[in-house]
Amino acid sequence: MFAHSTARRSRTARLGVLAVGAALLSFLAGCESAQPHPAASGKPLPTDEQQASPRPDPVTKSKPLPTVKQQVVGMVPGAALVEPPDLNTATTGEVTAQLTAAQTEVMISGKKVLADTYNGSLVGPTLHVVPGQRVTLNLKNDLSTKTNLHFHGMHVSPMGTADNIMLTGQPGKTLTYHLDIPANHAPGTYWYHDHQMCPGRTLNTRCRGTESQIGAGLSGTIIVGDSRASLPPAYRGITTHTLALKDTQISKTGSIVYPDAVLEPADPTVRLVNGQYQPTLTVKAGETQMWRLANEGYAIVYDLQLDGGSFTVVGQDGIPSTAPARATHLLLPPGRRLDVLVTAGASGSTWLRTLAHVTGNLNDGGDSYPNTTLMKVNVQSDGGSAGPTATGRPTGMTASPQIAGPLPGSEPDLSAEPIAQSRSIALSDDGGNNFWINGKLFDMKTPTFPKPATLGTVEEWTLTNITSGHDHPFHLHIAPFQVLSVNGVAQPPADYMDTVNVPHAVNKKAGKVVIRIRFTDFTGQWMFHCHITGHEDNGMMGYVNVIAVGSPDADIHPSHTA
Ligand SMILES: [Cu+2]
Repeated sequence: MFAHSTARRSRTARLGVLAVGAALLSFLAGCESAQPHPAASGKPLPTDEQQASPRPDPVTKSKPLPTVKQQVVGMVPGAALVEPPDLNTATTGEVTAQLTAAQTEVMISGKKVLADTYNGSLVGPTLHVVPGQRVTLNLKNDLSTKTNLHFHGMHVSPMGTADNIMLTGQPGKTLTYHLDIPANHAPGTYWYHDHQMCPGRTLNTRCRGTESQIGAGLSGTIIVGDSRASLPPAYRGITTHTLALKDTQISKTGSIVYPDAVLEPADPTVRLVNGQYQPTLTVKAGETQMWRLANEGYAIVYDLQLDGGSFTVVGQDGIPSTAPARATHLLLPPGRRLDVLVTAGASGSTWLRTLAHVTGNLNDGGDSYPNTTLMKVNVQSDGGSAGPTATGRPTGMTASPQIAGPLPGSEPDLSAEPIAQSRSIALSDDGGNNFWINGKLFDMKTPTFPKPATLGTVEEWTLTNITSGHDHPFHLHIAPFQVLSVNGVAQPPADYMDTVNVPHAVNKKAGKVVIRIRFTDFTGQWMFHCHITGHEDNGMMGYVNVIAVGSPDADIHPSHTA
């Protein structure tokens, strides 16, 4: 369900071992000033009866989705895994690439589906970039709606024609981006997606901006450098696979484009890997591979398990691990990427799956996702063939390697750094279509904090989830942050990410995450928001202005339209 309210059981296990851890209705005319949420102003929360009754989305109500079984009719599982297409940008020096966003019929494992795509592919083509490189990206908008791009996790400027989500590409136009990738940019897995916002959204309406575009297919992978270079020599030549996790909700008319297809995370969903339904990956017995896992969906959480095996996390949200950890399952909220090592044992076959996951009290607006197989893994010995053992026990994968840290390129521990400023970010919602940060709906003309952040300083931010029965994955643009604690539990040293799950409130006690951020290199508007895109579209977004030492705040200049 989109709507959420309070209390639910806690279920968050990041990395398994390190506990805790969603266009046409949209662009509505008219503006309403942000209205503070009572909880954030210190007043008592309204009762359910007192709350403004959320206006249900008439489209959602009138178009129930087919079941998963019905949605997959026409798909043929089991085909060999195919890597996403590639933009072929992995060269040094300047490179120019083209992305064309358009409504396209795609084939999902043999079934024709209407989607919004980049270059005609449900999983956008992979952009390989090299630290130190200047990348020019022409985004041609052949959609009937506005679109733009965000380079999620990338440490590049939020201004000008770089990672400036204030840019807007009008239908029929081309928007040109220039990304100057810093020479010391962390190597790893990132992603790009539409970041079209909902200007002028009014209270109690439901906007679908980024939600409807990512939901229809507009996302793809970015790989910076080669994270294998951070590994011990024995692992630097291992086979890699990009596994882009995308979920589709296919309408009766064979469409994943809103409003043909509705977007409700708990509705029947077909989970895809690289745009394929239950593909098969064949690996050699004894082989260790690096998998670049990326949740490129609009809202849904993955809790990955590799039956019979484990994952060694060597990079998180693009940052090489300080302490690589072996995990039996991996929680990937929307936006999260993990570079992991996996190891095949004796010949056999097994599954990569997402475990059942509950995001909140089901009587209180929470979502429940079923246990679902994603990709079959066949392990073959030389001359041998894969197959189940006589015991029927899953074979194939075995324990992944132990890797000593810190890996080169990991980030420093900020826990002892002097703090220039502390800030609080309270995430709240009304159980309907309204989502607030510090009691305010997103307003692109007003920063969340009057006081800017200064380059070169470290700040401590306390993120709280004060009213919701739903976890909110909090994402900061431009730089990763270090997570110090989750619900009071200290996290491993130098635990960096750019998207952190802020646990739901329990018995009116807020979920709480403390992070530290070092502001480096780039002035401008550093955006932050919940990465459940329906929450982001409907108010749970803000920004802080980042300035150079001694600069006036007037340094910051916003939008531009192609
Ligand atoms: Cu949220």
